[in-house]
Amino acid sequence: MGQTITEKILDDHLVDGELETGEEIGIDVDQVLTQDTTGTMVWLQFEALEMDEVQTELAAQYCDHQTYQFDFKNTDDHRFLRSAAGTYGAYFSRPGNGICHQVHKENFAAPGKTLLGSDSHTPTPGGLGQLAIGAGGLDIAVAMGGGAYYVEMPEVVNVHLTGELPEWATAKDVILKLLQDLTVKGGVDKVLEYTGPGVESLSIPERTTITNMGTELGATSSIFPTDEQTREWLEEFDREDEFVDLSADDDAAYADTIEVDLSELEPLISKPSMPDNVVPVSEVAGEEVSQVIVGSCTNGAYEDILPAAKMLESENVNPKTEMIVAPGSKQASEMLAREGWTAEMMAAGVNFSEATCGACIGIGHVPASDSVSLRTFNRNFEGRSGIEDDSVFLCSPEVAAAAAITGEITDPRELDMEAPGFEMGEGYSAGYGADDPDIIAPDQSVDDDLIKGPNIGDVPLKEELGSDVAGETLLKMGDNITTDHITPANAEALKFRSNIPKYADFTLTRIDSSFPDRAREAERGVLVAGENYGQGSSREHAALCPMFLGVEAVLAQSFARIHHANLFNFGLVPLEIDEDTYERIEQGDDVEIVDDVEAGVRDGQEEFTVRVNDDWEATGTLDASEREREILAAGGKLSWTKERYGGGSSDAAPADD
Ligand code: MIC
Ligand code: SF4
Repeated sequence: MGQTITEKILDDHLVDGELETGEEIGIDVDQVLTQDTTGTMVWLQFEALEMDEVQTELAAQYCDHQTYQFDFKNTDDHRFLRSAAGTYGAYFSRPGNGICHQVHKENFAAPGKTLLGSDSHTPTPGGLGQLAIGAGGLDIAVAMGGGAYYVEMPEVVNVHLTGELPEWATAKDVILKLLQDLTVKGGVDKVLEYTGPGVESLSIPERTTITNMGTELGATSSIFPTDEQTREWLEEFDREDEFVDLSADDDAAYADTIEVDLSELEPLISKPSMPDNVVPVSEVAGEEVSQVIVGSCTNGAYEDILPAAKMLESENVNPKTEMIVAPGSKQASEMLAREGWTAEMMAAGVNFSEATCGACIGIGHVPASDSVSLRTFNRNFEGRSGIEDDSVFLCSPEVAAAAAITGEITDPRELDMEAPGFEMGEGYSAGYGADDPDIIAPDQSVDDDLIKGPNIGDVPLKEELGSDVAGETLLKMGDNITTDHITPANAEALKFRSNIPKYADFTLTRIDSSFPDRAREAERGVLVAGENYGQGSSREHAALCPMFLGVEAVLAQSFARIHHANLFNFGLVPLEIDEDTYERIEQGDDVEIVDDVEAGVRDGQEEFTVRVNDDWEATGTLDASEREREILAAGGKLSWTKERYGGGSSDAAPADD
């Protein structure tokens, strides 16, 4: 039986388990990436594991989410990250150099290799044939120490592309179409593998828009085969020797096949406030737009911004609307400037942001109250833009530029202009290290010790699990609760990512502002949620902060993949409950897991009896591998790793055998 691309790469990297869907496998990690808001914890954990040096082929630390440094705490974080990268042997991409996914793609992403990143959009270089997976920070720290990464063997789904995109339809519409059909839960525990004759019509930046936003489907990863386009793209960056021929075998078996005829696509838009709330642009045309932003890790390449720039060549930004371009990397900004497009767009009324995540998480360019913002980003979760009750739509750069011109949502096919089409850029400045002042290679490091400012704390540890797990239901939540709800990433909160006692004060406040105080007062408790709890970001803080406040278990109808792993990593018991139990249980109810929890977890028990108010009982199911059970019983992965391997030197690296 032949293999899919995913199976080929996993097979090459397999160190534990078998490639059987649903089974836990351990894989070798070639590259890791981390960014500023998850990276501080990663390096503090690396330090706590007493590692000497990064063991992966390559590690890269980016400073991209909070680059405005409006508070010394952010600047201290960046200085700490530079010092950690230098001390332990990682590349350091300086603040302002761009968003991790874009800069990694340009400089390091390599077909056939594995990449693990502490950011949920790590799968972006899947467009280049790299198998890239997002994970919690502690998994990154362990991988950097040489440990395998453990994940459930995903189902591999074939997304079979035929035809070619018609005028005005874009790569963004491919992924919006999939979101419309599959929803934000549709890709959980799956890798989407793109095949078929339509692939060759898509350039690398178009492919990476699709793989980037596969995360919104909940997918473990998304990947394209490699071809001439991949080779040429790598050549542009002087990295042609990294090309590897990758395609699925003719007789590869897929779990499922989804047919997408590119020629049938039209401009689509995701309405507030979930990425899968997708409709044709024509359906919402006419709605007044106050703000338009083109950029981010989804559509921030030079080639993504170019169509918008061309559309503004003979047009101006409408007086009712503000348009901002936020390039994904400094490289993209530099190319737009060199080619004269920055000046053209400025003359048309566009404002420029530095290459940063910024507005995507409500840091800068917060929309006006009661107004519509159109963004080429990947997430429009309520309140993420920095204001509650926001109205953020997600679309392609073409649809965004059309709105900037007319001041209202506009199907670009209605404009009296030619479609700008898609054009590859030329003349990228290739190479990192010596040639690129914005990426400091390990051998150019200016630091050999960690520099910690006063806001950089320790990593809290949890005690071993114990037999008794119980507490008040501190909060009952609905479906699709995001990590932005659990631990927000806005300007006010983000500066405390390396200071857990402070950051914990923001826990779940977007749902109930009294939560942190109530949790502290109760000292112990549980959370209850509906389907897909913890979707969105990889931030481990969404497990760490509730743990810090005394939450012992989360009872949900289902969990998002990365968050589920993060709950184990921080010693919280994730139990699945059925709909009846969910409906019956109320906030304030006393919950007790009747069984000896530690013994049950260690002994492989799957069903636990949950007793509510000493009155009625239900069943909670623990879906966990043997390794996850050990981690949970030890009180989390940090304690487990230390207990097991002792730390102290990189030779004692936690290769989870
Ligand atoms: C996001 O898009 O939500 C983030 C901010 O990039 C997060 C990472 C974080 O919370 O720091 C992600 O996607 O993992
Ligand atoms: Fe940054 Fe937004 Fe991309 Fe997350 S989704 S990495 S915040 S640009």
